Amino acid sequence: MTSRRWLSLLTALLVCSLLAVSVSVSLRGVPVAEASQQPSPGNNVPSFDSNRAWEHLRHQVSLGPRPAGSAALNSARRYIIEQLEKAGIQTRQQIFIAHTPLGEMSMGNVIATIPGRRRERIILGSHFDTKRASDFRFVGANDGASSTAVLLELGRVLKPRTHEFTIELLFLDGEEAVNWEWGTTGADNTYGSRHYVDAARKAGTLADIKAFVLLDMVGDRNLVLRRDQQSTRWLVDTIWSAAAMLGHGAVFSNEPTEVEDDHISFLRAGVPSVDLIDLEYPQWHTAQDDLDHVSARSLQVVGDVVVASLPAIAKRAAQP
Ligand code: 1BN
Ligand code: ZN
Repeated sequence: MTSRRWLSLLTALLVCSLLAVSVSVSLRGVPVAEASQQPSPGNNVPSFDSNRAWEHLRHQVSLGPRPAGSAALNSARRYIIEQLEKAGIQTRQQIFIAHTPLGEMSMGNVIATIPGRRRERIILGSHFDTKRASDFRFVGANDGASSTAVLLELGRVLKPRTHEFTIELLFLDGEEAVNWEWGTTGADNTYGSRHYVDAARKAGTLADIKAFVLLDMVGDRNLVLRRDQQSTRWLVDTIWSAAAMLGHGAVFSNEPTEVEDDHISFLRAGVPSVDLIDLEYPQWHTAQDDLDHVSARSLQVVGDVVVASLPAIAKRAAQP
């Protein structure tokens, strides 16, 4: 064979292997066809990439069970901070002592700030701890990892954009009850959100919080998010309208539901709040809440809807 033939054979091999790599990368998350259907934000800003979100989810699950106070949760917290800093987002930890049925426990929220034109803020939240289970190995692929993964990817997407309101990404510790039963909200659960709200009240910044959007269990393969009846009506309507506009009406169902979660701490303090949560998850609080029962496609839908909702939330929040 001539050297020219050798060269074209080598080039063909190189192109084939590059194509193989890109196909395998897209297969881990959303297929190429789906990715190309995402709305274009314009101005060269990144759009939500569920391949990246999937990697954040997978990494958290690889750390194993992550109950409040565990070494694995410390690693998860370090990972969250590392990823936010990589995206150029200023981050701080809010460490506190929680009084739990197991005694005093050190916990820590992570607060990341994307500055807007105004100091007042819109908060996007997720808990990153997993349920403490003594009888089985609980890794919380959906319950803990999915919403945290979406929030991390939202950080990368929202950082280069301009915002009227400051956007805060709030990673909450200690959402899960230490005892197996949840009990009543504000007893043995939602430690991180209760501490955050108390601290904001003491700092005199509670009135600066224009809205709180909580994500929880948003990775279910068969994702269905119902309208939580305790959530603030205008926030629910705003997000569900954006979902309908994007063609995600089947995921954002108009059926009602009711749930106790971290948003209750904010609602009690008078902050307009909403919980995007899928309660129809058969693997909830079982050993099967694993990678087989979550999907990158669900992360993509939720990420796209939150991004699309933010301008309308800000518009409403700007009203006197
Ligand atoms: C969400 C994830 N929750 C716990 N893990 C809150 C909840 C409490 C959901 C009671 C349903 C019932
Ligand atoms: Zn849970």
